[in-house]
Amino acid sequence: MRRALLLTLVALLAGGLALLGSGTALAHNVLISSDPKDGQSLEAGPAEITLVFDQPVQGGDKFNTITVKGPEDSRWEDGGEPVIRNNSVVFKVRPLGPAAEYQVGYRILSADGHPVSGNLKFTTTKAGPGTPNAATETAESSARSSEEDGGVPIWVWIVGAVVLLGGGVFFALRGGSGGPGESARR
Ligand SMILES: [Cu+2]
Repeated sequence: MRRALLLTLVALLAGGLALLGSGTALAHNVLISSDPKDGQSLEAGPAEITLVFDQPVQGGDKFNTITVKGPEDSRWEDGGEPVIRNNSVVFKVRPLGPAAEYQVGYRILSADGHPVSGNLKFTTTKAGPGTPNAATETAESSARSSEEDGGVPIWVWIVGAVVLLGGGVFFALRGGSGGPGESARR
């Protein structure tokens, strides 16, 4: 009887976890197409990059961002806010420069409120007249400094304090019965 109850509980727990897992997977926006397509070869650089998802994209200041990286980490995104039309989001791109492979990295706000990120790439076959944007030199350093500013979440400090406190109590207790060094040597 007890065993049956335990098995039922385990089954319920497993079912709940499975539901939780599939629920979050279903809720996230999934990229279903893009223009340019991933891996596409173009003669001239695209004026904009369109990403189409299976669900609406949420708007908001800096919620939806993109980076377009060319040779030697040059940056070509326009930097302005994208235009959102239901399930699609359109980012403007500067006129491109050298004929090369360009890496697109995006981060959009899912319909369920979670950020979704991904990347794609395209290649241009003819050089354009454009010049990279100002983020080209500072992008790496600014990304690094923002990580340093808010990089360590508060729970890390709390866990650290608890571990230190626990360690202190442990050694205080051991110290009372002869100390860790002495007992180890005997
Ligand atoms: Cu989600």
